[in-house]
Amino acid sequence: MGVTDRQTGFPQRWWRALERHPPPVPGLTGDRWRSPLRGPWLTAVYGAVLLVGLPLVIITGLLDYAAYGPQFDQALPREVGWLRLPPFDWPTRPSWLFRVTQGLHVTLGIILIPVVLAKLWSVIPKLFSWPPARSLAQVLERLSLLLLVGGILFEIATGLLNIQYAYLFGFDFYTAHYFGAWVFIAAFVAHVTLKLPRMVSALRSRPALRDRRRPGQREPLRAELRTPLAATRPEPPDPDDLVATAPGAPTMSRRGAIALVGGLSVLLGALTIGQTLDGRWRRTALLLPRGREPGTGPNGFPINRTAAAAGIQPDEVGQRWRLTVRGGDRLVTLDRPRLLAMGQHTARLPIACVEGWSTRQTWSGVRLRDLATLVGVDDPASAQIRSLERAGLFNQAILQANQVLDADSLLALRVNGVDLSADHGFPARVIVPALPGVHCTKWVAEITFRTGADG
Ligand SMILES: Nc1nc2c(c(=O)[nH]1)N[C@H]1C(S)=C(S)[C@@H](COP(=O)(O)O)O[C@H]1N2
Ligand SMILES: [Mo]
Repeated sequence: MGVTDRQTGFPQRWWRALERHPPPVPGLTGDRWRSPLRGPWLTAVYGAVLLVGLPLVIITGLLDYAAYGPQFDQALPREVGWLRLPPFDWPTRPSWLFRVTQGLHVTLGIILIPVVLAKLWSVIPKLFSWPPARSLAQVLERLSLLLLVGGILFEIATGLLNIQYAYLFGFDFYTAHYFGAWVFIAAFVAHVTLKLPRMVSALRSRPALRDRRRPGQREPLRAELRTPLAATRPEPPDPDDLVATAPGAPTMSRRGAIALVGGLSVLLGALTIGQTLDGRWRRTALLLPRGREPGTGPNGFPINRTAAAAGIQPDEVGQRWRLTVRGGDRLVTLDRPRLLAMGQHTARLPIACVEGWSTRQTWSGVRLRDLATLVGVDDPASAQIRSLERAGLFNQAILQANQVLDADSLLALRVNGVDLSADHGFPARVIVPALPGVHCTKWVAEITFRTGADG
């Protein structure tokens, strides 16, 4: 009987055999990775940026899910089992709330892509090390890494495809992105718990580089940022095997590597941020597939789905159009002239789409709460809005009580002083402060106000 590995129960000669016979895959032998920049310090710098940035992307992502109204089963995916978030009413104030949470989620998510890739690059020797594990703890660690790396790449890929309106995948975006997020979150929490001490000590490392002007004081980051290419040396060998065993000559300083990644992030941010701004800035959003040239005039702002794409027939929205309003056992039918004869209210409110773009316009129309009063519902628990649109995921929406009662919540008839265009929802559309764009239903045909008693 040979000696047995305590944790895995593998006889040691099996390990040695594994070690001696790596599969013929490039990268499995330690000396394949030669960059002298790789090491715990650089990994920790990228890691620290992600440690601050990724939680923001995660939190804003989960908030966006909450904003969709999971309590009405209208957040997607609908069935999330015990991953259901604690339900709460999404506020209507500040009116730019969803614009900011969704804008941050998408923009920051994009900006962090170069940092994620740089972090992966910095630990690549570990991902390929052979044998894959030496103990049970290592097997678990590598499994969690698989979920971490797979999770973030999956979230980036599905998110990017969604904002490009490229539904290439054969599965539902919302389902994939939501469950993928939880896989990533679990792996991220485990990874941070395991690696935080290592990150902190690595950031404080590089003791060879002391601040020359203040002797005795260690300022690794500043010292490193002052180190040019010519003085760039590999980090000392580390227990994690990140530092190359046979480092090549540097072609870039560490500050250069940081600047390169930072520069790419700034560039991506600059090409994205315009989609959340109005006016000519929108043209700078080169990564935005739609809405960069939204036309001119009062209706010249992005269109998510055109009337033609939604299958709206011109005669349905002409003279023949009627709005049906229900509440309790009352039912009122209104044509557009009757609606225009009611008290009109004007509000400057944003539309913010889940794909990340947003815009702020001046809407006017009838207050939703006035329509509720019209059918005798003074304290609605919710309102169900239905569109003329027959198919499509977003042909109806349910609004919470606070969303119906807000003084700026409108069934909008006009925008920027003119009638809504066909593509923006003529004859009437919903517009509510801080409501996700998807629920600002266009071409409204029917509104049902429910009280608590209706269940
Ligand atoms: N009936 C209907 N309403 C709809 C949609 C739709 O597909 N059908 N799309 C929603 C989405 S996703 C957004 S972001 C907003 C965009 O409004 P806009 O096209 O007027 O800018 O409309 C919403 N209202
Ligand atoms: Mo949207």
